[in-house]
Amino acid sequence: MRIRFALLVFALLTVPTAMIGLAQDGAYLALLGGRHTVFDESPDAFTHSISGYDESQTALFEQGDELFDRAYTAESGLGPLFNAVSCGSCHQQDGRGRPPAGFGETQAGLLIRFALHGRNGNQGHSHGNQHNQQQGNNQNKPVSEPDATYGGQLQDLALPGVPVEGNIHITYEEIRGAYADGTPYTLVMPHYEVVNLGYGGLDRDITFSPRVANQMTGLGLLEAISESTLFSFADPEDANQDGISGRPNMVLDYVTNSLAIGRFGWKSNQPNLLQQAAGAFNGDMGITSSLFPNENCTTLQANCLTAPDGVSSIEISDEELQAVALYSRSLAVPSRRNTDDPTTQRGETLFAEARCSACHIPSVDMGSHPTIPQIMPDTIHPYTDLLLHDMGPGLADGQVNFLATGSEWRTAPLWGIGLFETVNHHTNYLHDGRARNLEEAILWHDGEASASRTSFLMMSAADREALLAFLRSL
Ligand code: HEC
Ligand code: HEC
Ligand SMILES: [Ca+2]
Ligand SMILES: [Ca+2]
Ligand SMILES: [Ca+2]
Repeated sequence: MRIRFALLVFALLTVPTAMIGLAQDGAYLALLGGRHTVFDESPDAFTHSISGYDESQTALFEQGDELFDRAYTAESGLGPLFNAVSCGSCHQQDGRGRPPAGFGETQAGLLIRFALHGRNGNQGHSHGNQHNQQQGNNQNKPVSEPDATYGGQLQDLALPGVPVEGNIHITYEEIRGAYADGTPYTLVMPHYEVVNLGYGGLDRDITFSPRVANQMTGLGLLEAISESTLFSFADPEDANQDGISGRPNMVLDYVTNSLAIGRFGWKSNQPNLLQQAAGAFNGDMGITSSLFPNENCTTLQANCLTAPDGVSSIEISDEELQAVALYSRSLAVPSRRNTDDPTTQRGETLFAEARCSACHIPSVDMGSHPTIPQIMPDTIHPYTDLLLHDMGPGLADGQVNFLATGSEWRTAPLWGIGLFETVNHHTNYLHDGRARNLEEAILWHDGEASASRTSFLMMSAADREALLAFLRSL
């Protein structure tokens, strides 16, 4: 926002080349966000608003931006239990979280969600747990089975006088393998433990779902893809017999109290960005709203319930929530880079040949956004189908989120993937950040993506590098 004019000038200089590329043969797909593409490859690349906002939208965007980065305190509703003091501490620069680098590091942007093994593990929002506040009057609601004491999420910070729930301890196990040409590789499998438990033992059947904070770019565009378009990507019975059987998640929309297609979160477990924001305020920061009016403490956490901030009252207004939702909908997508490079172009061909594009769909026709008129029908390049895919036992967390099984994940959008290193100073990928680089992210693919992984294993070193160069250009 702050450098909008500089950007405009830059855009004027840059657009023509990109447009010519598109106009010539449509092959380069440089304008990932269609007309909502920005031209910035600096650490601020993810922070820009889409263009064309009127004065009141701009004001709301700026308010949302401020609320997203605001460090909340007990006085402004933070806690008693929380994971971070601001949205921006996990989604730094509107980018990607990572696993804690060492024991005791908080606010790196990794959460652990709890659910009991074999019992439905999610009632609908990605952050925290609202099991004790939705009155359960609808028998069709998927019932969650959070931990009786700790709820649906580990909060590793608390206000003074309230015990923290515990700390995450991660150990890594090395897994060795080799490409078809003999080149060795090493992956690391994370193992999680929660130590320093503040409220007694966890349930014996507890499972952990560690997840890092996603990048915030282009989310309003993903929200504007019509349900019928998403259904058209689905092939639940694998009718075309290509081994890929994506299907949409159907999740609870707390506003309409009905099921809606899931789009956000690593298992497409959230229907829209308003609910995602309200869930984040509540679960991750202990901030209540009209949508989620109870604190995230369970009835077995007496200290939490009676702490000065533990009184149920609305801590963030509907107006502020709407501002954060608008902000989340408004972040533009950075343009691709190096699209003229022959290696990158070779990588793009390999991406299609290895059938990566069967899930990471390059071009999607977006519809109109329900609340943002500037987001209108356009072709975008998110490299996702937003569907659930079984990714095999190695990536499985064993937790059910509505229709998503313990080994199913949403196809991660790949736009912006080449910029995380610049924006967030790390190269951790996948839902729990276990992949230390893009190569490892591909090597973890299994299940429905095992044929793609095999194609990658069979590639020559030069082709593997070309595929990675293509990913870095996104
Ligand atoms: C403690 C870290 C943390 C904080 C604080 C946090 N988030 Fe998140 N955020 C996450 C994680 C982890 C996910 C993935 C959750 C999942 O898969 O269910 C996520 C997912 C999201 C998504 C979905 C993105 C996508 O691609 O699907 C949005 C939007 C979002 N958060 C917005 C917010 C907002 C707004 C706030 C502040 C009110 C916030 N987050 C605070 C960790 C955090
Ligand atoms: C069957 C569908 C499917 C196919 C085919 C597939 N992917 Fe994925 N991809 C996924 C899913 C689902 C995830 C998220 C998995 C997770 O985080 O546990 C993912 C994640 C990724 C990520 C990490 C994204 C991030 O934000 O951390 C990269 C990179 C990636 N895929 C590249 C590829 C490439 C390259 C190929 C082809 C060799 C490929 N994928 C084939 C479904 C697929
Ligand atoms: Ca509070
Ligand atoms: Ca908890
Ligand atoms: Ca299929």
